[in-house]
Amino acid sequence: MHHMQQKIRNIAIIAHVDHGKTTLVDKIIHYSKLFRENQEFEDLILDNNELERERGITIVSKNVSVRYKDFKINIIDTPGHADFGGEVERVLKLADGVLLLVDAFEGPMPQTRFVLGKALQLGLTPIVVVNKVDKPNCRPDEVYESVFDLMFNLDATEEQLDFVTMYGSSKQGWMGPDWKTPTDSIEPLLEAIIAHIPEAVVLEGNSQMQITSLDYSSFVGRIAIGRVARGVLKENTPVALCKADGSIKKTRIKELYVFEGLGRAKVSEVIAGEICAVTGIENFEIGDTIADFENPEPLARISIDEPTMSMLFTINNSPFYGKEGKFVTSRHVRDRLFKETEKNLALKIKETGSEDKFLVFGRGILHLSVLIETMRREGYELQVGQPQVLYKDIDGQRHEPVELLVVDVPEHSAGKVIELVSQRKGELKIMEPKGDLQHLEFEVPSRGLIGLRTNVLNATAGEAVMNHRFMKYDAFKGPIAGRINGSLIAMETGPGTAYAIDKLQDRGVFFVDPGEDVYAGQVIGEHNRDNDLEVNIQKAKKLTNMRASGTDDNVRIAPKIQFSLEESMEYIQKDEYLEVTPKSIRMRKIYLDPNERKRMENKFEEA
Ligand SMILES: Nc1nc2c(ncn2[C@@H]2O[C@H](COP(=O)(O)OP(=O)(O)OP(=O)(O)O)[C@@H](O)[C@H]2O)c(=O)[nH]1
Ligand SMILES: [Mg+2]
Repeated sequence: MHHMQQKIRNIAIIAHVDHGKTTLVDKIIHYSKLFRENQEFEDLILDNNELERERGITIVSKNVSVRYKDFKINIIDTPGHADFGGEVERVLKLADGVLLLVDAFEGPMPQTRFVLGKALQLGLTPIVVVNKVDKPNCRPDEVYESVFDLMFNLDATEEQLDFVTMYGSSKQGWMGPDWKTPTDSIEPLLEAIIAHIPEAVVLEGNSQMQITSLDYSSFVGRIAIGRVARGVLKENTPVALCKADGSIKKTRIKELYVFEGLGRAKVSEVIAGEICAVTGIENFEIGDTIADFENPEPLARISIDEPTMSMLFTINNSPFYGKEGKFVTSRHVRDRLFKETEKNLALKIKETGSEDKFLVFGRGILHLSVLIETMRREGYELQVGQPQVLYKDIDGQRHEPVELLVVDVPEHSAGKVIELVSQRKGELKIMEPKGDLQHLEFEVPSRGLIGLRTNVLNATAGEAVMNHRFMKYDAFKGPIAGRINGSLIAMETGPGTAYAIDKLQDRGVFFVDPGEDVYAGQVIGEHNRDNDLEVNIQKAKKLTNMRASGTDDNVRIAPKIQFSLEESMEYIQKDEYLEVTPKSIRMRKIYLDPNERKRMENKFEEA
């Protein structure tokens, strides 16, 4: 049987965070629409979930497809943040080539190295895009050199080292062979894709498709997404589902879709080489193979990144529980967490001895904070404990995760950064000029990175650019001093007064404003000494002096310090929880009662 199929190119766009992947994909879609329909479209937004848009980062990879001349180009936009590296590794299996974007000033960064390494190992053909050449301080020629060196060091094959390089500006919508001569479109890049990325091969034989991601629809339920590796998939036909444990289940394809522009088009069959979405498959997991009903043959399973960090998740039992959220019981929290593991592969949940406490394992602070933020937006209330890195026992010795930390900083601040990182057992490995900045590379225990960003930004007046990525497990490097300051703890429940807060300004800085409701045991500020201090912020001014109004006190009060969710996660100590509701993020002592707190003190001492 012969199948007609148009010529397909499958490419993934990979890069370090913020180097411009999504902007480029938006421009490609925009261009192909103009090209086909000759009309203007408004800006497309691929980062389409609320959190992605607010933060300006990609969290989940996305499939889109464009037509160019006689070709169909399937494009997979991937997240650049290291916490989502496992996702990138998985979707690379859909592609025959990659566009490796590199910022024309920053050059290769930790995540560039990681994603490029994975792509090269899989034998994919790279095209290098030196992006952001519109930046005034860019250095595209040097960046090209460092990409070449990186490829070489990552053991690229002769063919891979022969990569094509395009220069341009995703933002301005152009690409070309020479950065000094801007073109007027991204067409040169599309031409390069057609010419250099291998055509998707149409393998004949018993059908096989590995499920690499999934989607939900309220109408049809779970949708399996993957690339047909061999043979043909047809709608309304029985197939076999090959599971992780080696078992084979009989199931059925209902409908088939291929990617078309930003959407999907229903088709009756899909031939090898094409990427598609399948409905009707029951009880699948990512990594399963949809195979021929009579002769099922599974594809090799996808390896999944191991978690590097854990956090305790528990129900909200603060005095303010249930005021703002809809879902507050242990049942709610439990079901939601387990549901998340269906599509969030790097996430693991472990039950504990207690029915309202769960250990959640993830790839880093951002990975876990995205889950927490998503839950609070859905109406959940919960509390989380201090993030813990995961130790490993290797040959009877305690090992800990170590990361590559890269800091680019103005020369005059370099010393401060080195000092801060050294205090956290970081070792300086490379120090070299980069434009008018100093480029520093360290190896530092993951533990030492928790809370470091805020310190580095404070010490450098916000000028440092910091990036890190998991590297290896190494022998435990000894204790690292934690936060130097103790907490200011509320003694009473009720709204704080400007009068009381004003009187306490010399004790530390506050996380709450006058009038804000707090409860006894809540962490309401940072003490300027190393011990915790209980304070009463509800005291009212004696009413004898009627002339002084509350506003005078207000004026003298420093504005409260407001932490983001991630900053709070990195700030709390072992004996503290973060209380998260749809409207509030509060820090608190696990034991709210001062006597109980005293009694339980030993429990939290360094193991
Ligand atoms: N000057 C300049 N800025 C650009 C260019 N391309 C993208 N940017 C900007 O860089 C920032 C990040 O762009 P994105 O396209 O979201 O980057 P990304 O690689 O998709 O980021 P992640 O998905 O989070 O890894 C945005 O503010 C863009 O406007 C460019 O060519 N020139
Ligand atoms: Mg993006």
